[in-house]
Amino acid sequence: MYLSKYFLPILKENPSEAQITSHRLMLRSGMIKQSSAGIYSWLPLGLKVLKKIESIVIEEQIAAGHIPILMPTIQSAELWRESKRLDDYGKEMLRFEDRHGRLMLYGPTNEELVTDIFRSFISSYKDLPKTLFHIQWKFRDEVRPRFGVMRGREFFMKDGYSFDIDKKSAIHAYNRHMISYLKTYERLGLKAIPMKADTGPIGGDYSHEFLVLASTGESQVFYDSNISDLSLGDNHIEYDNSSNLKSIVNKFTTPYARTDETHDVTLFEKIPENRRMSGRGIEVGQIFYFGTKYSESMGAKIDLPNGKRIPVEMGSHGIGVSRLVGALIEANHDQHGIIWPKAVSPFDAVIINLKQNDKKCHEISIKIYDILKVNGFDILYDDRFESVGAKFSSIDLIGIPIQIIVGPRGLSEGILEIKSRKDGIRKNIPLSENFLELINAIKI
Ligand code: 5CA
Repeated sequence: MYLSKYFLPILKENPSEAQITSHRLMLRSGMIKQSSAGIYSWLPLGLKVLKKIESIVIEEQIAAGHIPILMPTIQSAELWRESKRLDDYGKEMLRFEDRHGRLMLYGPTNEELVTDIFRSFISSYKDLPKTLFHIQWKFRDEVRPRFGVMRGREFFMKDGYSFDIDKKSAIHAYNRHMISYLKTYERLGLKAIPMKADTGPIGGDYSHEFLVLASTGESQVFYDSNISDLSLGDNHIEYDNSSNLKSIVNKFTTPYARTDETHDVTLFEKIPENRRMSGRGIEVGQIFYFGTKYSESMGAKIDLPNGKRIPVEMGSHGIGVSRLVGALIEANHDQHGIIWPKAVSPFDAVIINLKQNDKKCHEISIKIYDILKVNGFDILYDDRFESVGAKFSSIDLIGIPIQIIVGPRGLSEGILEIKSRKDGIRKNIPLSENFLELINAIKI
């Protein structure tokens, strides 16, 4: 993409409404525009990051054996009457009438809708286990939408729903979700800690939240420092192996880790003092096991081999996809702007032409652009007629991990410079016909 042809509405001034770094940087780098309180348009750069996160979430869910579907944003209130949650959900639920006077709502979550899908098609133990998931916009009329996409009213969420024959199998589904979530966060370059959680309006009695440590997080967290050393790494996960999954889950859930909602001072003080940590965290996901809460009230039953009919065991499992964009920025920035982890960066690299009206600089930049494109890289070419300072400050702001700097001095010496956005380290790359060294440097 040539920057002169792109749509990247960078703001020079700090927007006054932004209280935290990620919100400020998302507005300044032209990723989003607020349309009304807690509701945003996603501009090209923001949309690219959102879609990259979405793809990683989908890949890891499919790897865990979960099946993608897509449910609508608008739901009929009828199903919520059946589950008896229509009144419980209160003012957070946006309700309206259609032209026939039927009560409709913008879905804050999808337990009812998915239970209705399940009961319409599945009635035998032979079809279990099943986990259906989707990634769809949700609406919750939050009292205080704030911090940009972190606490929006409209937000993009992955929600998965597991259906199992009994509690043991439902806990296996829970464990699959916990591990696939940990894997997802690791791939995104984020450290998220599973913490024992309250269940709120979703219900049930067994739940974990996943928290990314950040000083601007909304939750107060308490944890054993031992948990910070745990990671899944590149190990292949056998999602069907329930005892294996259980032992991994045990490893991650044994060290003390709780938010203030479930914090237990007595238990916390049993940890050696030098390992007792507290701080703030951003909740980027939550998983719930709630048994037959919805299947019972909505009549989602299955036939067992012995002919008995029982309500199906369920759980629901969510990841805040749009919130993750903010969380990633909170975890990856410096005073100049965003520093995208490679996995979610909107472009693989950016070519900065230091002298746009120099014919040779432009020709070489285009050549590099074309070659990198052919090699499968997504490249931004800063071909604006701007000062070197203005180019560097806006390119640093948008956080592309690798900057390829093309300037007349370098070219006369037969070199290009590449700069790592993260540590500022510059490296000279010799100009060559096929740019192999450049290609290899970007691959790393
Ligand atoms: N049905 C369950 C699981 S699918 C559910 O709705 N869980 S939840 O309420 O915990 O939401 C899942 C995730 O969505 C949260 O962990 C959080 O990361 C994200 N989320 C929740 N509310 C908001 C919001 N107002 N703005 C942005 N993200 C949100």
